[in-house]
Amino acid sequence: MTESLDLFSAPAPVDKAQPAIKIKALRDQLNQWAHQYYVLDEPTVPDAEYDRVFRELQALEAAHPDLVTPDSPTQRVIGAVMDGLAPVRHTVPMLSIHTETDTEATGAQAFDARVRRELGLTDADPAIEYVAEPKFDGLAMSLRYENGRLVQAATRGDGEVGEDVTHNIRTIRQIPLTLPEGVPPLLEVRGEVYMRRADFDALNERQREQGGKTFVNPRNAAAGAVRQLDSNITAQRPLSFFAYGLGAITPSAEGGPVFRTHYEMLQTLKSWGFPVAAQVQIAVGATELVAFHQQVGASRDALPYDIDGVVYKVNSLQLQRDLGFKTREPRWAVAHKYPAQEIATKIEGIDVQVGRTGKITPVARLAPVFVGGVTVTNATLHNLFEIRKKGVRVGDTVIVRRAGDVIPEVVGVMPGKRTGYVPNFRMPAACPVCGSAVVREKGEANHRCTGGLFCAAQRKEAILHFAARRAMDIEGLGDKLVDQLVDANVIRTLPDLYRLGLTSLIALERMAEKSAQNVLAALEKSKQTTLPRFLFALGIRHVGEATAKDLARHFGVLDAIMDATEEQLLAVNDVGPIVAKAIRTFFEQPHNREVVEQLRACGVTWPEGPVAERAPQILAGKTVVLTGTLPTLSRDAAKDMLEAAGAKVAGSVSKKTSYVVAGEEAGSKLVKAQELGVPVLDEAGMLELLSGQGV
Ligand code: 9MJ
Repeated sequence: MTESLDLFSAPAPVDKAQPAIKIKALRDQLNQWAHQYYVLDEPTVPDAEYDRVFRELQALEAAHPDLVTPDSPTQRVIGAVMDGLAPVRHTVPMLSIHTETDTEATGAQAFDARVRRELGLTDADPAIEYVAEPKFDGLAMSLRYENGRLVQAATRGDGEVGEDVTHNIRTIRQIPLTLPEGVPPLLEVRGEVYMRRADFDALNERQREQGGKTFVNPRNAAAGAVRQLDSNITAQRPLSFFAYGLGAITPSAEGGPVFRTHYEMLQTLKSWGFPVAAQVQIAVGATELVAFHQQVGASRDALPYDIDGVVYKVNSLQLQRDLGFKTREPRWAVAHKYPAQEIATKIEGIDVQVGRTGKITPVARLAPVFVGGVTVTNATLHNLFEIRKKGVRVGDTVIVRRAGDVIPEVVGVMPGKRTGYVPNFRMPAACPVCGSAVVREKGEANHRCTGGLFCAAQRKEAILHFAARRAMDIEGLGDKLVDQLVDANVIRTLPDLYRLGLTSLIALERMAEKSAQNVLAALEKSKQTTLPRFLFALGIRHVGEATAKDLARHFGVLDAIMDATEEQLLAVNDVGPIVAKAIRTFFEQPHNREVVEQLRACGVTWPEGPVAERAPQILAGKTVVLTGTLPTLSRDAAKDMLEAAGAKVAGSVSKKTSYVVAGEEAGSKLVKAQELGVPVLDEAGMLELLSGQGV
């Protein structure tokens, strides 16, 4: 790599004698990065770094026009057509927008001043009306509709020729396949295909769990998804769309619509079913553009998708025509950037953190960098697999991404920066918080602390889970109180909850006597529970409510579950090897058995005995729907009772529903039951049914 590409030293002065060599080096570097980005879907440098080198090349070529060649990255818009996707020539070229790299207010002022100058306006003329839009960070798409039907979707490619990705775009639910009557017979809608951050995070989480390839950022994931040859893969990677422009359009048979303004066009697209971003607004003059830039910038983190700037467009389509184009860029629009969300920095060390569920996460300690609008000193490395896959070692220069309010993450290593031998990172064998063994289950990507409740890092989460409504249902024991109790060391294990007294509660800040009494009453009440609830409350990995019910039904008594072998556990409905092992491991820990014994000693109790004896399965095979508010039973209690008798409790009424149990303010489900002739019971009727005397 050439010297000037070193991020951490000042750019070397351009050697006048060797511009050709320098230009070649810059081009080679840019081409390599572009190949990694576009073809391999594996970016190795932050965009800002690519842009910086691109500008360096531009400046050098401007100084030496004789050295400009058509194959230079500056002369060609990247977006090579991939093998396997058919090329599509755009009837109207797809423009790119000139980007102001200036992130300050002056960007908007400079644009407004230029537009006014080019239109020959003076200070005496009124302010220009613009449309201000977020700049979505996805990939540009042209959607062609003929007679109201989507017939083709094409990527931008080099602006003249893109790729046919119709088969994939059809999987995007936000893109209408048919349009309402009366739309122009030929309509090309342009916009951005992108991936929402939550969808991106979920996708990467899934990939990590399955040991698959993770994506650097939502744009990269979206681009990869759109350019698949197999649309089944695209369909598994949720994409979204925003419309922001038009390509070719013919007026409808009735002659319309002929738009006067960009804003009017966007509103019409919206009325035809295309998503248009809510932030899009009219802004008059430079002042309002600056205000928009600041306002959207301030809410950038809270948006559910990445934006890398805002776009200003002259609103009047006549003025747009007057202004025209400069090569591929319209003179009537400009993109105004925000600070980069990806940046390069150095890893100074790797620590591990213990999460609330015991997951051990390696965290990179970074040389501080300003990214996504804040200074970042730590970034997650997710797990050991990710570290190995990315080849991250202490001292490496890495790309850090911080977008939205998600935790900053290391997304890749910049190659060629390591100077000497650095040992590979190793997971500690003991939890740094509690000293318990750290393990990784077979087939799992994450390491975990086995300390459970003994690990202070996991205590709060375990207590909140125990107290949850669907578990022990301890009303009033929420986030804040648990924080206080654990931080003050009043509660270390679950049984401590039942040893709480009025004095220790009142001693907590902002705890009045009345509230303390309520908490104690709720604790007392929770002691009468059911076996499924108790099992679920223990927080055994992989044991959710349904599994807890299955276990209780199968074994009847807790001691049988605690002593069951993996083989015996496997005989339970829906219990597979992973769940069986998790249950076995949980009850093998002496401290977990101790917790169970102490809870019982504190008075926690439930009806035991083989379920078949306690509640005959008189509703086996029946489906029941609950609706409205019952006079005495909570919905959960009614559900528990029905399920204990073998019924399946469903959420909606169909012909297959056996009974609907309706209370006060029962709504559409009751109506549906009556329409379908499904028997409707009140609470008393349900209890009668359960007692074996009913309907
Ligand atoms: C993006 N990327 O959000 C345009 N864009 O308009 C918006 N891109 C654009 N407009 C004309 N909001 C060409 C590209």
